[in-house]
Amino acid sequence: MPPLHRLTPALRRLRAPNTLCPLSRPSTSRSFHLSPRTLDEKASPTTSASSADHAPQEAPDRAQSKIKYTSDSYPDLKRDSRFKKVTKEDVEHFRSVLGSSEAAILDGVTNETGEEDFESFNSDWMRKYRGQCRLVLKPETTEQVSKVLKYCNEQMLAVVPQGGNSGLVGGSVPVFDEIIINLSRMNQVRSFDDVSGVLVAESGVILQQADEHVAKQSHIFPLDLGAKGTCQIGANVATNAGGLRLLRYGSMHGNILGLECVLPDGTIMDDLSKLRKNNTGYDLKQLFIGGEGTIGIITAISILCPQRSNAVNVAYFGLESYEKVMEAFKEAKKQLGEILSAFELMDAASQSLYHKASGAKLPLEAEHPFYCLIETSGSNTEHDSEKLNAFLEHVMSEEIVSDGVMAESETQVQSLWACREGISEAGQHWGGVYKYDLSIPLPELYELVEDARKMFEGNGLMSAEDESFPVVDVVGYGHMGDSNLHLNVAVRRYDKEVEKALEPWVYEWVAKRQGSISAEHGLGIAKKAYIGYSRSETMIKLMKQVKGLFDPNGIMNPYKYI
Ligand code: FAD
Ligand code: 2HG
Ligand code: ZN
Repeated sequence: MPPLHRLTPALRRLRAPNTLCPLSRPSTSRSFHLSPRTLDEKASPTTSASSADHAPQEAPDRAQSKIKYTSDSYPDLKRDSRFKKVTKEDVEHFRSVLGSSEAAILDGVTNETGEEDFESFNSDWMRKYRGQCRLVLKPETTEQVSKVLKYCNEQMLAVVPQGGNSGLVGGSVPVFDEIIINLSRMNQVRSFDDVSGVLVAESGVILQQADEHVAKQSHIFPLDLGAKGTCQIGANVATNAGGLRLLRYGSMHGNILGLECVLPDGTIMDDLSKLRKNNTGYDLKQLFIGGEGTIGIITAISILCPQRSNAVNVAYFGLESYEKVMEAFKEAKKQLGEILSAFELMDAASQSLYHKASGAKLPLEAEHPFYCLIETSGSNTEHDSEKLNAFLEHVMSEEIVSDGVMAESETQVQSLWACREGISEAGQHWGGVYKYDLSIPLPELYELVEDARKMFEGNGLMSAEDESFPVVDVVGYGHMGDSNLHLNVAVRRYDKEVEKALEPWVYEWVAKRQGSISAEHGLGIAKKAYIGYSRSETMIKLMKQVKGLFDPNGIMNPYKYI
């Protein structure tokens, strides 16, 4: 990789107009595919854009270690006896609906199909949750989804909708023997209108492919996240995924114009509107956004895609304190205004962890307590450069940032983004990771990381070197622009003592500050018991009534959410 453009010397040049090298990135995609099966590979796709300056630290051989069944990790959770166990007759019925090909049905009920064939469907990306499903159904049409769900509802067969299985709260895998309804074969783009920017596509379209599709006509999918090569757009809606562009383009609740969903009784709710405005009654689609597959299956979405910016710049800064990060954010909003498209925070520990796990060289030579990544996206290169120059000059001359680099090529853009996007995967390099995804008012956001680190320093559970300690390190990073912190506790193994130290401590800490215990990853099974820290009893009661209304038999994604 060519050396990154150093900000300090460049700044001198930046004082003259047009010396900043803006990037032209009309249809860029930082593309990578992830799957649980790649976890044990040392050079993950996440980090491939970076230049390695040393071999990554040895990862434990996790391929050998079996993931614990969720039913063993949660012994208090009992299989709901109202649910029927799948029979030979049920499988025959599903074959009559979906056909008999292996692409449509993975059958371990009437076939000898081994447990290992179900492993990637039964276990989650973090290798933390593992179900015991013996039947995976992969419908290809909305009508098939409807027939399957209607039958399951009548027969009291519990189901789990599944997309790319990149979810981080255990929502996408069964707890017991629930049938998996995997949406990957519903992967057609139905239409794209380059005047309105409205994309209508089926749920199983991979996020990256959706983005590439609209990029061909100079538009951008309004969501971007590290798992874009794996996750599916229907599931993105079902989790109300936030990601890296929310600061600029807003949430799914605003961008989704319509949904096609199948209710548990097989009813097709066709609300695939392309209208931006429609004030005719309750906006029912909103319930499916972030519903995590508990009230129905989303089969298609209609989403508003903005014009793609042709001038994109990415800068990476080192800063000496969290206060300086907040100042930089304030200045970025003030001076970059409408061209600011991302403001991401990384602490020193997160960058060091990423460096150790991936072997990638970090952009700045010296270590800084904090880093932030800023992206601008605009339509006028000259105008953007002018704004960015003024901003860079200000933050450097006022000593708000200590050092920084700016990407001058697409490779460098990817390399800088990898330092941020690669943290999530690096967190579990040593064996496992406890992940917390929190909304916290900005002034207090980083205090949680400091307090968590202090706690582990005091309770004798953490050591960077000594393998007998469960915790390797505590790191903080996240979407600063959305007040969304990701607290990751990297561990050598999942450990009850560590769990007891963290929960409910983290949730109490957040509740005291009126934050949210789940900013963007959802509740799944991981956060179900803790919803009360962020929602009142009245709200939870209403949610349960909604669930009961749509899914009176409770067959949709049971044991999770509320
Ligand atoms: P799955 O994991 O398969 O399913 C997620 C949930 O949705 C489950 O409850 C499932 O039952 C339900 N579901 C799936 N499909 C449907 C459907 N068609 N209808 C109804 N319910 C359905 N998340 C963020 O919000 N922001 C990030 O920045 C982010 N970055 C990530 C980075 C990495 C490296 C990884 C591994 C994950 C990241 N995630 C992030 C989490 C995850 O990618 C998102 O939650 C994503 O939306 C899940 O998509 P999926 O296709 O993998 O869904
Ligand atoms: C991100 O922003 C994702 O990188 C994942 O939301 C965060 O792994 C995590 O904790
Ligand atoms: Zn995130």
